[in-house]
Amino acid sequence: MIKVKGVAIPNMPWEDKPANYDMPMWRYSKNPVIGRNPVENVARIFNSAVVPYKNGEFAGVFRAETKNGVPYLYTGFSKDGLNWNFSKEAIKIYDSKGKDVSPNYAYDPRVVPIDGVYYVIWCTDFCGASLGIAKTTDFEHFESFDNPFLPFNRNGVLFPRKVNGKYLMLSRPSDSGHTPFGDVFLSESPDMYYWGRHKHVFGTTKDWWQSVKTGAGCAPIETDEGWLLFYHAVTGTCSGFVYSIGAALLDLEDPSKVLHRCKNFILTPEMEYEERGFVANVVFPVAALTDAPTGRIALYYGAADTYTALAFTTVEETINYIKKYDCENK
Ligand code: BMA
Repeated sequence: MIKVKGVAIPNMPWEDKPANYDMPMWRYSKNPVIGRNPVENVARIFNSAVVPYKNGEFAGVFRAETKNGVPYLYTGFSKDGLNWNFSKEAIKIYDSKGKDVSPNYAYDPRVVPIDGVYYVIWCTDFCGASLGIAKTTDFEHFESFDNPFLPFNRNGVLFPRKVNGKYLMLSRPSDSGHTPFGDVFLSESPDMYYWGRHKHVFGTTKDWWQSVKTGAGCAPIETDEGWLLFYHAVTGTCSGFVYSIGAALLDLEDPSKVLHRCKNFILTPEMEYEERGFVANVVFPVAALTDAPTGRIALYYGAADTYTALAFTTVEETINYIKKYDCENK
């Protein structure tokens, strides 16, 4: 059995794989987990991050699209990872001197715990779409690390520990609009402020579902075979982009090296809540809870830029699948 390095989360959401299902990832039968108008003045919550928190409970940072159409980050707490109590207001972010540097808009947050501190990375306004990073220990006070990258950039995802003494982040340089291109890059930092030594990790392939752009999804999961990364990938159609979920295995010591990468999608829009909504045909992975002893994964994804949904897999199922359907273009 493939070993996972991480924490036990025995109470995380879980359902067994339906009988005779031929894909490695299956949806929660009661999806979506978060429906429309979930809290006052918020029309939609999607593309949102969930982590284990104190006393066996869960905390999250949510992309909350307010009723003037602008996305902000809200917090939420839950006993079961399914039913959430959301904050009533967007979170405020301060710099290290206490100045309010709350963003004009904020979306697609990832939350990664490293050594007891929760780091939030999101897409922020820095003369256009770029990355913001802040830290918190209580999900009430958030302190910013300024602007880690030059514009334009999105889909910043931290590794859950330092590798060779450095913090590592995946990101996807972009344009200021809806970006018709995109590869995943790796950057390192000694302190979360200064990022450099950039390396290319992977880009698009000739497989049509991942032929337009790609971007990191959930924080990489450490296994004894490598870092398991769920990512999103996009194809272009007559009616616009279609976002699917893929997976890759990256080298433990040098995660810019791709060991295996799926040729097939792991999950693609098929359900009404994925195919119909504010933006049709989007499944967008953002957070994965992994129970290290069993290798079970509960993956939170945005559906149609409208809902938050859940899907399940195991480390073993996904890694075996991507080895079986390994990408020719690695
Ligand atoms: C991307 C991001 C995501 C969004 C997706 C589909 O560019 O903005 O937040 O889910 O487009 O609209």
